[in-house]
Amino acid sequence: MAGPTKYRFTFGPWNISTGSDPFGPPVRKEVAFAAKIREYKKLGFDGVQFHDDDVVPADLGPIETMKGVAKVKKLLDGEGLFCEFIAPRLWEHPKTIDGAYTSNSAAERKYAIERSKRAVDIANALGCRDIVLWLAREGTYIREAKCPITAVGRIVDAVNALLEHDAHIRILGEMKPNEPMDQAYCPTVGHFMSLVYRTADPQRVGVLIESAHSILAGLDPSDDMAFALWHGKLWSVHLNDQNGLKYDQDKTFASVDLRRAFNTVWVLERGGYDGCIGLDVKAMRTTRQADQTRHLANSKRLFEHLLDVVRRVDAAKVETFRAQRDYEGLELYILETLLGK
Ligand SMILES: [Mn+2]
Repeated sequence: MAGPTKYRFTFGPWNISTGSDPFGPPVRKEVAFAAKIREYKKLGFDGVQFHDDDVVPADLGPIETMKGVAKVKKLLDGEGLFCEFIAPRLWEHPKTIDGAYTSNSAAERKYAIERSKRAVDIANALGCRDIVLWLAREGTYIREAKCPITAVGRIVDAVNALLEHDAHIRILGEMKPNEPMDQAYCPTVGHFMSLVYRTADPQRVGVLIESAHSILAGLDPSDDMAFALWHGKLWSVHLNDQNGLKYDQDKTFASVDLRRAFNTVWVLERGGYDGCIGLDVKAMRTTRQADQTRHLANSKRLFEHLLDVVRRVDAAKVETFRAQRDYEGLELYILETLLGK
């Protein structure tokens, strides 16, 4: 199995940022939404990933919401872009400070589900069928705060509510072990996968895997992706890089560990992955305004370079090394191929 000869590249408007972090204010000017959208094609990208409130502010009424969505659809069509997915942003609103689907408050759980259904409606209006759920605050700040058993069921109930709201949409879980919470109820791809098969329509539930999230869980992103590919459930990726088990850094793809990135591309290409290549990367705080999209262009370029390397690897040679259990030889062969030797 090989991947498509041409991959489709996507990112989200949040990937062109002001450079603020928890320790310092913005260092670059905010770029207008329409101006961000005009950057995509220039950078060689094909589609846009959105939070629901990237498209229209949260909590607008249904008529205002659809009016706003129509404007964005026109903008995308004008640029020849598609919308890859909508992700309800359930971690910023005052009603989601103690979790969304797993909040102890019934009213807040209801808000989270209603808002997610609205995200489905936005997706439909943009001609997109994928909903990404990053379960950001579905966990605890202290272990005793919530019932962890009840919480798992509430996550499945929320997914079911969305599947029932629309017969065609697909739900993609994006797992992360921690941050903003100390501990997430569904910390890894494997955890979410075990819930997929307990939902009302497992055919329509899969995953988006972010490299940094797997690394933060102490796992190898390419193995996580392989696991989901075996299940036929790797429907999107957020490629980036991450230096150790620290905060979520969203570094340029392949910038920390070239070999790990090589393995990621290898698995996607050899596993016949046909979803989009989403690059969820952040510019450095030191980056000047004029260079604020370079991390995106660079990540795409590094993916493409690694794709060339992957395609240069002689599969027969790899099989021979494996058959002879000559892993010293295989390692040298891979490293020299990576070094262009
Ligand atoms: Mn991240």
